[in-house]
Amino acid sequence: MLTCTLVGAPVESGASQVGCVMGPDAFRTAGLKTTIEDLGYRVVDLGNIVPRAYGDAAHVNPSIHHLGETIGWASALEDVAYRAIKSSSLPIFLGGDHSLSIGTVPGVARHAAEAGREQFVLWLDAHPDIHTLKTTTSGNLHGTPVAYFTGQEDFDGVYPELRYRVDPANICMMGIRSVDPAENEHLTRTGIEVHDMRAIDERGVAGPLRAFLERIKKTNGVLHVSLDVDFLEPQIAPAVGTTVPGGATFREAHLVMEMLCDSGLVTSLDLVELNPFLDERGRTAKLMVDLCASLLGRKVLDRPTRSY
Ligand code: EXY
Ligand code: MN
Ligand code: MN
Ligand code: MN
Repeated sequence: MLTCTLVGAPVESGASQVGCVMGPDAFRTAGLKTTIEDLGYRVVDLGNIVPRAYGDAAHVNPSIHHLGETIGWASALEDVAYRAIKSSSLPIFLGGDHSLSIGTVPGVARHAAEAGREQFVLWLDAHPDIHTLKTTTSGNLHGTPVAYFTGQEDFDGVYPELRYRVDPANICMMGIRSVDPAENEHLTRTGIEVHDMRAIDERGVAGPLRAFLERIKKTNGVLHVSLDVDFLEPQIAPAVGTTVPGGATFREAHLVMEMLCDSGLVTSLDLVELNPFLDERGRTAKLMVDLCASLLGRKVLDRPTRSY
């Protein structure tokens, strides 16, 4: 029996709007565990982790918010993510804001490297989250994980030492529709594959996603999916502090998850930026749980899965 491990990471120090601290328990309240068990998985819930001890790091860069605390969470998470993926078929990291990927992605990338496999990342988000400590204008560290785990400059001596980098060529972003000028430069320089909402409007999600999955399959790679609530259209998913109109529809999001399920390539998952304080009767939390079910195999028809 496949095992899913739930890891709660109630970090909100990377965001400006408080409330993500309640995210992990909102996923639990929305029935994440039983939904996954009903699909035939064994589910181990590790509860909510605590951050590594941290000091005040305001002296590093006073315009960065909550640097010490956010790094305390990320360094704890890197170890937890590594151990979780070693012992589990599919660890699911429950945010908490997107700064948690500063820990989860290097943690799973370490496991991939030890297994001699390439780590790939699918970034489902309105934002590329590719600021460095020098280019962020908000000082909110949930806008920096991709720059960090792809080895961009400026993090040395501040973020944990990056021992397991993700090659930018192994990243695909979908849903992008809010990019700061410095992030545009970083995306151009790194050559990361980006399917913004304009591209999705024109060509849909299936073609680009199928090509990405086939690339992963060919290299016998493993795939980490990082799903930010703001990937979705705010009208169906309002409970997030950084909404951007014109996001993925209910069916586009489920199609992504269904294709990921069929591919069999997903080995770890972040569910981030859920802010229950901004939700309406838990409907955003329930939608995220629903999308998880599509990723883990809930089918409308009993049909053979397509392999990529
Ligand atoms: N790019 C903006 C900033 O750096 O503040 C907005 C970042 C939003 C980040 C959310 C997690 O996706
Ligand atoms: Mn704050
Ligand atoms: Mn994000
Ligand atoms: Mn976002």
